[in-house]
Amino acid sequence: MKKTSRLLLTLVALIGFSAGVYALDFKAGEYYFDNSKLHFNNVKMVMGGDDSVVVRDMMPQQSVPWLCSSLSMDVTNLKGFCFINSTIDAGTYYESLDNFLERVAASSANFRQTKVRESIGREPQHLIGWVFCPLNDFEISDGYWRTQDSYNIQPSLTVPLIHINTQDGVTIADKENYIDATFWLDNCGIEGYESMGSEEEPLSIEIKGRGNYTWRESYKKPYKIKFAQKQMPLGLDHSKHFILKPDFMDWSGYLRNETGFEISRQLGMPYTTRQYPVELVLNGEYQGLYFLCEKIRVENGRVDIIEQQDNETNPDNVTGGWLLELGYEDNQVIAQFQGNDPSNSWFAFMAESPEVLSQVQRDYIHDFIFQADSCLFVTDKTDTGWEQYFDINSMARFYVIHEVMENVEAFSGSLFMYKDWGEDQKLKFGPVWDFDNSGFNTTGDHFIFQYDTFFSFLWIEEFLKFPHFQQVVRQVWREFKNNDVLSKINEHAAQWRSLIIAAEDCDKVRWRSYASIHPEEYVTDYLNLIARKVAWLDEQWSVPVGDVNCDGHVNSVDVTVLYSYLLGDDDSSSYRYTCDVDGDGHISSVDITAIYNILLNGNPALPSN
Ligand SMILES: [Ca+2]
Ligand SMILES: [Ca+2]
Repeated sequence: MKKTSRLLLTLVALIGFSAGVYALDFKAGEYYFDNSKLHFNNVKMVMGGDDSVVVRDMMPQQSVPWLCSSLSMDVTNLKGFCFINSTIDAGTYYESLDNFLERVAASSANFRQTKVRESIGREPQHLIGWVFCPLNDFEISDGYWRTQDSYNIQPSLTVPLIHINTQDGVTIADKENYIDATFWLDNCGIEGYESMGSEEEPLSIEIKGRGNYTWRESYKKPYKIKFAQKQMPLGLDHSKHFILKPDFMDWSGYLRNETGFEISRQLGMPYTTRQYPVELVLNGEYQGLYFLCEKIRVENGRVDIIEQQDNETNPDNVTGGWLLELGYEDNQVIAQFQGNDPSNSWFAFMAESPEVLSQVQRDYIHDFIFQADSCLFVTDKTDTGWEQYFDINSMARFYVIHEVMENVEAFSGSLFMYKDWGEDQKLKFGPVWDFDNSGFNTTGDHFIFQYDTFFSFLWIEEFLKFPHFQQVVRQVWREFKNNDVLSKINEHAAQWRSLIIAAEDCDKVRWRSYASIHPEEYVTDYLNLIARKVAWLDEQWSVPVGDVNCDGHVNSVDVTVLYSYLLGDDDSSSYRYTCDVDGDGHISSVDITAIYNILLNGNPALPSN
């Protein structure tokens, strides 16, 4: 380092950035700028406070296409930093960062700026040794950061390895347009999984981006892939359509989504997305741990309902099948309204299937949702009109899954619903999909809609005002308890962790900026949180022994319900968890005697089932 620049830095360090107090520091050390996407001619690193700005030259490195620089002293109390393409001299400038950038932009013909993620500047950060990697070739682009090691990281080869090469190596730039690519899957010798294609003979696919928040905010991107023919990669469901999920927001050792899926399976939801961990190499570059996942679609083996034609105009054919999503996008919006809280944002219902809607289709589903909604908001909560529209059993199961998972986003977005063909077919909730926002800042002793979050909750508070809904929720809860779903979740989590742990280590090197926020103890914390939540829910939802129908009381109605069950008149599967009143493992006439005993004596000696 030249003497003059060291002097400048010393000066800066002494003067500091006195006007504001910020917690963004550059520690003395090496820094790198990955110039491979932007091709700046003159890279300057710019670090600024309220009234002074330090500019450093970034020097080309010989072996790799990056430029690097080193700081000999800490530069602290920064308001922000960025990289610019400019011939301006290195040094210190006594003005605000904004002024400086504006001035240089106005006077410099080739000025381009790459902002690094603003969130770096918002939270306390003590940066050292980072490689800053602007990703997009825009005038002003976002950036992210890596470590030098991450450029040489190799896959763990402990999970199947997927190679995808886009045609001509083009970047997957958006969520709208599929681009052509090739695909091969190496099973890495793992038993039970078949390789697909090879480097010499890859399969043709199309690939594009997907997701809302994760597409926008993450550099580890989610992708949608489409095979030319139906495939069963890794034994997943036979289809052309799959998703590669990065799950970058899952700070709990990638347990959130898989645990939610597992509860859904344990509670017997008709279809739960299956996924398998893989490592991804995209255009020759290791992208870390991904999850190859079935896409939620109307299809045999997925949402298995009658498929409705696009642009159908015959009113007899538009009662189903509908696959709807409550989401944040504005394409294909079929109904939109505010929840019961006027401060809520608007809820938008979108049609996933069919994809192209005629006016007849649009009118039908719009009216259906609005009528369902108005039936829900009746004053008399013993009214059963709403049950003509909503399938109470699927709703209760869906709700219990998300309540256990502490998923505060459950009734806000990424919420799937479907309706089969036929006037008598009701709206069903599911399949479950996104648990990224579960278990955040929670203590496990509230219902999800009681947490103070920025999410709004569609319908769920209103559902719970209906005693019948409460009753079905308690039945589902008996099932959860009797099948010991909590133990099964923990077992499944342990298996899942051991499956991914080596690949996750590689992923942490590749994605330093994300890995730093999910240390191993978060896994334990997360599982403990679920255990606490289950214990708390049990206090809310458990029913007395003998309360066969789960309405909170033991009375003659329970005798009638049990009697019907024994006669086979009532096949409501949930009752079987409360019908065994004496807890001997069988449902028989002895249980009727047991209820009578409770009614007569309040028999306290009966074992709890
Ligand atoms: Ca009862
Ligand atoms: Ca019994």
